[in-house]
Amino acid sequence: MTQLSWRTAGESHGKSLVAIVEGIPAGLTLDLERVDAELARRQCGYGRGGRMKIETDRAELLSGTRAGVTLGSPIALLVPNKDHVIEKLPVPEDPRPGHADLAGCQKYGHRDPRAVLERASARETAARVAVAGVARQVLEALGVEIFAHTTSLGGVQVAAGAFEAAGEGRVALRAQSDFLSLDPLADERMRAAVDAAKEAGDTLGGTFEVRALGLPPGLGSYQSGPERLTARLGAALFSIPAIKGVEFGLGFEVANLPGSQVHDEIVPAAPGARWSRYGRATNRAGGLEGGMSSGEPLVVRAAMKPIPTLRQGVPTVRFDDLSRVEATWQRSDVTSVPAAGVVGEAMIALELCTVVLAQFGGDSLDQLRENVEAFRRRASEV
Ligand code: EPS
Repeated sequence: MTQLSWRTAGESHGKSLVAIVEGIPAGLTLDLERVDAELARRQCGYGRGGRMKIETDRAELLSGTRAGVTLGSPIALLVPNKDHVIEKLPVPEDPRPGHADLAGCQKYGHRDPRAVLERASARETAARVAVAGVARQVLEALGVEIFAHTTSLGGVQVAAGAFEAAGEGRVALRAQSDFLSLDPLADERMRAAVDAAKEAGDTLGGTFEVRALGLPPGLGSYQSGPERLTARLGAALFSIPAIKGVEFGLGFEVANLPGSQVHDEIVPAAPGARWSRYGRATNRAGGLEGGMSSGEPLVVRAAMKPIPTLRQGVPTVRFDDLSRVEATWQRSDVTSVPAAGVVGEAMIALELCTVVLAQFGGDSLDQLRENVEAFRRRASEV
C-alpha cells in the first residue's frame, strides 16, 4: 500500500498530541533524534512566549518499527504536553478577534471559546512536525532536501539572494540565527522590531520560503485540477494556522511583468544533471510548470499574519450583554514566524512524500528507490 495518509489528535493543553502516519515504506532506518531535532527547531525563535519555556517537545515512538527499521505498518508518535491543564483553565467570557473563537462557537452552538481554541491552537503543528520528520527521511533517501528560512519579519526583509549566497553552508548559517534566517544583518533589525512590538504589547507577522532540492520533473499532474502539484502544495501551506498568502517563484509579481520576463528559457542540462537532458536558464516559475514539478528547485513562500492574541488588547464584545471589552489575554508569542517556517517545511515534506509514493509506489524503500531509478533512466532519454 503506497498511499500515504496521516492524522493528528490532541488539544493544546490536553494530555498529549498524537500523530499517526500510514504508508511509510518498510525498510527505512528511522532516526528519531532527527525527529526530535525538528521539534526543537519548531520551539525556537526570538519572540516566542512562556509556553515554549515550559515544553520540551519530544516524540515517543509507539508503533511501526522493529530494531529501529520501519515495518510498513502505521507509525504512531506521541508528543506529551507538560502544560496539560485543560480541565483547570478558565472559560473566556468573550471571543478573541483573529482566532477561531467566534466562528467556532457559532459552528457548535455554544459560548465556550475554550472548547474551540484548544484544538484550533497552533500547538497542533508540533504533531505535524513529528510525522513530517518521518516523511522527510523517505525523501532524503531519494536525494530530496527540504529547506525553509525566514524571509521577512515585521516588515524587515532578508537580503534578496540570501539563499544563493549561503550555498552549501545554509544549514549551519540558519542554525546560528534566532530567526532561522540566512541574513545576520537582517536578524539584528528583526530583533529590534520584536523588542519594540513586545514593549508595545503587539505582535508581528512575516514570510518564510521553503525550497525543495533534488525533485524529479513530472511530479503532480496536468490531467486534473486537484492533482496539480501547485494546488496540493498551496493547500498544504494554507492548512497551517495564520497563513494568509502563498506564492511560487516570482509569485504575485508575474502579474506586473511581460511574458518575456516571466518564463524560463529551456537550455541543455548542466553536466552531471540527474534527471534530464534539459535545464533552465532561470527558475522564475519556482520549479512548477503545468501543475507539475519542472525538475528545477521548488521555491514557495508563505505569509503569516501576526498572532491575534495581543497584550495591548483587541476590542471585542462579551457573549452575555455584547458590552465592549478588550479581548482576553493570558500569554502569547510576539511572533512565531520562524516556527511557522519549520511547520512549512514539514507540510511540504508530507505533501511531496505523499505525491512521490502515489506516483512511484513501493512497499519497501528498496522497491521505491528502484522505481524512482527506472523513472530517472526513462526521463533522461526524453
Ligand atoms: C503554541 C502553543 C501555544 C501558543 C501558540 C503556539 O501555547 P499557549 O496557548 O499555552 O500559550 O504559544 O499558540 C498560538 C499562537 C495560537 O494561536 O494558538 C505552540 O506550541 O506552537
